[in-house]
Amino acid sequence: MRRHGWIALMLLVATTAVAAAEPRVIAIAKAKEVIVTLSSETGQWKPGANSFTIEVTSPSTKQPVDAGKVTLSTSMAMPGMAPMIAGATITPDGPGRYRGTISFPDAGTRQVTVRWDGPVGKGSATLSVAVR
Ligand SMILES: [Cu+2]
Repeated sequence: MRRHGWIALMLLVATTAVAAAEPRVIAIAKAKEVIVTLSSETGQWKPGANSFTIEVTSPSTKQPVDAGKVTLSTSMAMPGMAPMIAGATITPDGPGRYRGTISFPDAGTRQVTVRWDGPVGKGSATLSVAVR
């Protein structure tokens, strides 16, 4: 617990991630009303600071949809201790498009929950992403 907290603090201080081109898909979640695509420059998340893009599109038209307020949170099960929780900072970046940053203190598979609340409706999707 103490080690994780300390590392997390260091990462927070060191978070100077600068977004560049972001073409590669990390994961896709399909919900009833939307498809949520996470992508980044590398196509994966690593321990430390990460920047990424969320795109929300319509399953039928494949076009961006206005998802309103979007949040992303992650959880990792840790044997013998409380789950490690990390949330992303999300900034709107055009219709159905959002930029995010998130920091992870260690590697491991995260359960990711994306929530939206806007013109497209209110809902959530979960996906699994390996941080490595
Ligand atoms: Cu952990």
